[in-house]
Amino acid sequence: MALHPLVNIGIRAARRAGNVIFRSLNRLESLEVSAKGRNDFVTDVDRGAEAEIIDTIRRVYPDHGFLAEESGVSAGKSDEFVWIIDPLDGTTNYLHGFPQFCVSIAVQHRGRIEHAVIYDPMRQELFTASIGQGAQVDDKKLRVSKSKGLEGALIGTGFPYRANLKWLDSYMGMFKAVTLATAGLRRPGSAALDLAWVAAGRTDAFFELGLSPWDTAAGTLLVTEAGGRIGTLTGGDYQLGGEIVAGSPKTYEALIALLAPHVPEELR
Ligand code: 2AM
Ligand code: CA
Repeated sequence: MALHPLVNIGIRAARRAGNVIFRSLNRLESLEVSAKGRNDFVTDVDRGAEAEIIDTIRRVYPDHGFLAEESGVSAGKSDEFVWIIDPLDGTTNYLHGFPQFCVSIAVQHRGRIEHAVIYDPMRQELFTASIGQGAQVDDKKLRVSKSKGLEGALIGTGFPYRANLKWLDSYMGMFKAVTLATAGLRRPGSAALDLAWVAAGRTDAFFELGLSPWDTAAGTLLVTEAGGRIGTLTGGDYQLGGEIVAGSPKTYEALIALLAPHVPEELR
């Protein structure tokens, strides 16, 4: 089936950003090893990739709004369409040359996420979805895994960092419970790609605390269009950002029940 025009523009934007990111990897090696130099460099790559994305979209849709990690909110003439953009999800990985990061672009229409594009420039994998139309990676239809619970399940996660370190002790309880009940945890380091991989059935479920809207906007649509479920840590309706659990339906439910005793009071 033909892709929606908004998805085609999203793909063009994501590939351009992917090129900026991939080309700049060569420069990463020649950088001074001073932490500041490296961080500034990554900021430059983030900004450059984001500018490519926004320029590409604005040229075609001058009235649309944006919510982007680097430049924040820019309202369009009409607020009907908002593009939610993470130009480089997995910045810490990128900085180290650890090859797990992506470009994430979602289209929100009247408050609902309707289209998603996630591009992995290292593997050159392109994940896309439109609401009610299913999800695919390149030309292949995506389905979440058939896992029926926790036994033997592979679970993706992200560890708390910075502001979220206040939840580290609660998280350690979750870590232990999941480690004891499943085939194991993986912490790849790019929440957007982690969600795409749930949609692809490469992990059976995923959870993380304290994310931002641009980390999860595109990935959530991929998961639901691939037949999976998305919710908060307590199984409530997911609002963009914050705490998220995603997975194949049965493993999602089992994971919520397993995590319940460890959810911090303020997140209940
Ligand atoms: P980012 O690379 O776009 O910042 C990893 O747990 C996930 O959390 C990534 O999606 C990452 O997105 C996000 N994140 C945000 N701030 C972070 C930080 N200071 N350290 C590590 N990951 C961060
Ligand atoms: Ca991010």
